[in-house]
Amino acid sequence: MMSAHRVVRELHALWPRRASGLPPGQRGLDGFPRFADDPRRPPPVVPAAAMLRVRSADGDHHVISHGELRASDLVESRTSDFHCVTTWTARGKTWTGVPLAAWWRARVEPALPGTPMFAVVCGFDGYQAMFECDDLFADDVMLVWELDHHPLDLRHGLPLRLISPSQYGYKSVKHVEAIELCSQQPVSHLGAKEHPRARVAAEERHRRLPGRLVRWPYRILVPITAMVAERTLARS
Ligand SMILES: Nc1nc2c(c(=O)[nH]1)N[C@H]1C(S)=C(S)[C@@H](COP(=O)(O)O)O[C@H]1N2
Ligand SMILES: [Mo]
Repeated sequence: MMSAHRVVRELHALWPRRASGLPPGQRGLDGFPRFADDPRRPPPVVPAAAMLRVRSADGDHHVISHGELRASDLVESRTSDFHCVTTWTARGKTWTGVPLAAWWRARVEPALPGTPMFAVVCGFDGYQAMFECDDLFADDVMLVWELDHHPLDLRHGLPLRLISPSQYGYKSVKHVEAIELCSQQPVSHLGAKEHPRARVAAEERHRRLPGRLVRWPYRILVPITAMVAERTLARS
């Protein structure tokens, strides 16, 4: 058992603090905690031979090996801030992988032609986020396997993760298993909590409620959510 004193210290360290230069409603957090909409959901058991599955709106499947992804001549590293909808921001994270749109045009589009409007990105843990394709294929979205020049671990999305810096963190799906294109807007796995676009600059935190209104209800849950998410990982 941890002493009450240590728990309080740990929670205190996870409290988002005012900082300059952040988007509306965001605060700074030291470090980069494991986080989730449901912090009790354990990380997935990822098969050793995991592949990336891509599905067209007509149901055509393609699988792409991670080896092939890594061998792409589009591989690069980029640094961005990570903005969770609950108002914490982790600054200056460097991600290594491929820019999704450029890679998709070169590798996937020839096999799956057409211009779908929507997509769902699925994780091995059952987590899903939905996208308008304009957002998913924006220039700053990457499919990554390294964070700060180390291979992704179970905490931050092994083996493959989406990073969409202009959208709230719930769109940056960890443990990516599949990208599925859809001709109609998919039903959200997260319900009203998921804004279809979730653009940080427009404070699109929630599908129905104004962003400003949910800042505080979300913020007070940050320390406990991060603490529980870390513990779930330690126990897995
Ligand atoms: N597969 C998966 N991806 C996920 C989540 C999740 O629970 N499972 N949580 C999302 C949420 S709400 C946030 S804020 C970020 C947290 O990323 P981190 O754990 O690397 O800090 O991952 C997002 N992607
Ligand atoms: Mo989040």
